Amino acid sequence: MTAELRVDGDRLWSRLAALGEIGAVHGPNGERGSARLALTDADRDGRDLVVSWMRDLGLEVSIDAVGNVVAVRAGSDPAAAPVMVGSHIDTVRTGGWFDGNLGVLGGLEVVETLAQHGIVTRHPVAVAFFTDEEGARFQPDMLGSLVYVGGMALEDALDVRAADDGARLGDELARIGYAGGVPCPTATAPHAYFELHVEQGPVLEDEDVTIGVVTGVQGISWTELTITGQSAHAGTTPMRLRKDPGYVAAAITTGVRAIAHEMGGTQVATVGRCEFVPNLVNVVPSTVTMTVDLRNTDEWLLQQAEAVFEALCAQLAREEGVTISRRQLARFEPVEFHPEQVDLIEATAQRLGHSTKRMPSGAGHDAQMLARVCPTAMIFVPSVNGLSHNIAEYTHPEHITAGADVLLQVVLAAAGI
Ligand code: HGY
Ligand code: MN
Ligand code: MN
Repeated sequence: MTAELRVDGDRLWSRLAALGEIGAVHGPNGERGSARLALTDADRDGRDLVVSWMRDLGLEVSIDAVGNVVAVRAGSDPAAAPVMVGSHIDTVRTGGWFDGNLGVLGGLEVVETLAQHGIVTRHPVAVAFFTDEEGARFQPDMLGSLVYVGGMALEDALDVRAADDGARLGDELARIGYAGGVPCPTATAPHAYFELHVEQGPVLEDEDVTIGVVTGVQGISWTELTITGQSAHAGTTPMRLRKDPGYVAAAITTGVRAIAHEMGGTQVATVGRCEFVPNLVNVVPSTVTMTVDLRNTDEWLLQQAEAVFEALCAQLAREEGVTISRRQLARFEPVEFHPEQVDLIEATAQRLGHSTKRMPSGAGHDAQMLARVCPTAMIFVPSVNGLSHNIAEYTHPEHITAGADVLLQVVLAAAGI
């Protein structure tokens, strides 16, 4: 009977819509996104809503010292470690309804479906959301799950300063009421971890495939550069006498794009943040602060890209007479998911009649941290036009339902009856 069990896609969609309205951002063409940067009031409101749903489902909710929330449905074997599903509910400033939220609310849908049919699994089932997965306000990304698995000391995490307003992470956590009492890192590793997530890229839609069977996550390298030159009058200062950090920032931006182009393969490079001081039309800037995001599925190639990027910075600094200081905001090696869990997801999706494709994840996810402590894998569903980190992010309801059905059946297989 359990093999035929399916989720209630409408119920899941209505939760996604309700959460999506918290920190709502509406676009000119009817786009409906969300802005819930980590530990802001909007994040608090989103957390409160999801925790209320967890409690309505009778789950045992716990909050740890970095604000990770884990809600557990008891299994028939109390000594068994839980099968965990989850993701994040914080967003970037131009977030969508699905990035992260689908993994958490899909997990709640799995639990509600089990409860509705009176099914008690052997292993408990835990639904989790992790603090600050996006890393947009507090770096690095996947911060909460990194602390959860012991990859970052709690004290260091609590002292991280926000990129926007310099607020201390620990203070913001307390301010929104999510400085929990459960110690970090977690005392017990999950039996297994599965994360349902939108692909956030164009591959599944382009190949008309419903389920992405995620084999791993590519390596991530985030660097913040502070380029210091000589502020001067835009009209009176001859070009040969300038020490212009604005020019160097532009040269780095085109330079890292050239690195990705020359390397090809999965190499990507992004300058997402670039702030000029004093940022005025008639002033050669004094400083520019910018970020460079480099990623590759291969660690050795990622190191090559970093080396070329570093050499470019040194050359530009020498030629223009500026200084460049660097701060590593995030650095994670590529992660391979556990073959057994990857196989289970593929076989389950195919048993349910869905087309599948094995693929790496271009985006970072909490799953890459959970993979350090337990067998882990991910399920992707298509993103319309491959868009994410964009309020136009969208996934068709039938794909949302298909992904949640696969998650349900995978949890049943992993947790046992
Ligand atoms: O940047 C990432 O890949 C993730 O969305 N934090
Ligand atoms: Mn995400
Ligand atoms: Mn994201």
